[in-house]
Amino acid sequence: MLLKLLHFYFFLTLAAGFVIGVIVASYSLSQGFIRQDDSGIHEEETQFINSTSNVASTVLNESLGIEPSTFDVAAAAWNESLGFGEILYVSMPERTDRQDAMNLVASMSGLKLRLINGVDGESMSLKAIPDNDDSKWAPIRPTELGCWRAHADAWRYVIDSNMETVLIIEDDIDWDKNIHQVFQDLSLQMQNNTLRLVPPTDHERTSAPYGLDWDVLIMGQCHDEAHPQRHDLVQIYDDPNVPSMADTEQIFLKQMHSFGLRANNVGKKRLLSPAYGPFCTMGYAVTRRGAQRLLLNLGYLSLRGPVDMDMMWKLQEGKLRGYSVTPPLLSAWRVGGQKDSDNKHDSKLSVSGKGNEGGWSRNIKNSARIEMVKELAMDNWQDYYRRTGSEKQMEKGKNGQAEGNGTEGV
Ligand SMILES: *[C@@H]1O[C@H](CO)[C@@H](O)[C@H](O)[C@H]1NC(C)=O
Ligand SMILES: *[C@@H]1O[C@H](CO)[C@@H](O)[C@H](O)[C@H]1NC(C)=O
Ligand SMILES: *[C@@H]1O[C@H](CO)[C@@H](O)[C@H](O)[C@H]1NC(C)=O
Ligand SMILES: *[C@@H]1O[C@H](CO)[C@@H](O)[C@H](O)[C@H]1NC(C)=O
Ligand SMILES: CC(=O)N[C@H]1CO[C@H](CO)[C@@H](O)[C@@H]1O
Repeated sequence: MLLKLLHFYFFLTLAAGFVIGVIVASYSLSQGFIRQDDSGIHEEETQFINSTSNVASTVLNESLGIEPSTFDVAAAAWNESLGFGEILYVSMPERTDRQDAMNLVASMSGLKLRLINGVDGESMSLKAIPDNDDSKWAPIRPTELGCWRAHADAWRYVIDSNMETVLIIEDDIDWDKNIHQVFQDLSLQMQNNTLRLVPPTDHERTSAPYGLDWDVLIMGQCHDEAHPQRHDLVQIYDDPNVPSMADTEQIFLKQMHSFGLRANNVGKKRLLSPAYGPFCTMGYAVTRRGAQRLLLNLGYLSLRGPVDMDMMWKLQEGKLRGYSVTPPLLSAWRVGGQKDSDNKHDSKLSVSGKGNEGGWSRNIKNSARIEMVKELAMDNWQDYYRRTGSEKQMEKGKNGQAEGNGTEGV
């Protein structure tokens, strides 16, 4: 509902400056909740970029008609592909349950996804398997090969398209219900990215919400670490939608600690840093150049292990350039059963585990999947009774207000 309104306003260009001001005002107000937790992380001063205050002054200038700014470009994060050219999701053709789920949660978040079919590694021709000239990994398993193939198909799609960036996600993930806000905040940081090697071109300044100086932008990792010698390479920024310390996995707390983030800033700040040690491919963006480098390094030249491991090795070897966002923005949705994995079969688990109603995700403040269930819930007959009740009360000349929190009109 709110999203539709935002879209509507977004296209009213005359009113845009004013409306953006309203969005920013409510965004600042929503910063009150953040929980503080001082255990574990040591105190050390680091330079912070205060995105909220920067946004506010930029917006003020816009409303006065002075100099167009990064804000215009960052506002693309409110579109159906989060400011990327498209969002692709990889799913095995038979996992219609996951495809239904992705369709549903994406629609509730104002996102549009394009399906890239997962591949059964067993069905691949031996001749189609990339060379493995390095003994970094035991023989690659068919499921790992199939997973690589699906991602390679996604890269190929990007290369064939005329899009500059694409977000690639897997079919078992969750995100924050305020995902557009989260990506807008990231975009504002990337528009003013202090980690860039070269200044942004005019084209990047005016039409690339996340810049184009990277091959991969890692946002759905399940493990990460900084370059051991380059803890200076970090940009730390305010994000009101960051998970609390309790909701953040230990591995990311450790990484934030290694960058010198103070304990009282965990649960308030997110980090942007050069990608060095990410595992998992649940969510990452690629540029066209990135898609080319991936298909070259993880295919044409060789494939030395599962797609995420070889991507990480290439980042560590400096053959791919990327950034990691910490804590990640896209996270695994889990139900605790066999449905959780298409790679590993654990016959000890029940098929459904706790089911989607008992499912969970880590590193997310407001799970879009949990919010979706709440948002679509209603009690139709109770609403009829409530209305009848209030009509009767009106007839009796009493205060006509219905009691409780009925779902009528939602
Ligand atoms: C960030 O900006 C807000 C709003 O202007 C301000 O209240 C807060 O003190 C600033 N924080 C830092 C770390 O500068
Ligand atoms: C807003 O405009 C003033 C006056 O032109 C300028 O000094 C200031 O840097 C601008 N602020 C931003 C964030 O663009
Ligand atoms: C979203 O914004 C990006 C960047 O401006 C653009 O490339 C993309 O086509 C837009 N997507 C939609 C669905 O409008
Ligand atoms: C951009 O980064 C520079 C250098 O860190 C900082 O001085 C400036 O305030 C930032 N501007 C915006 C709009 O974030
Ligand atoms: C006062 C009242 O009716 N509260 C209800 C609001 O809705 C929740 C969720 O359906 C109920 O648990 C409350 O009892």
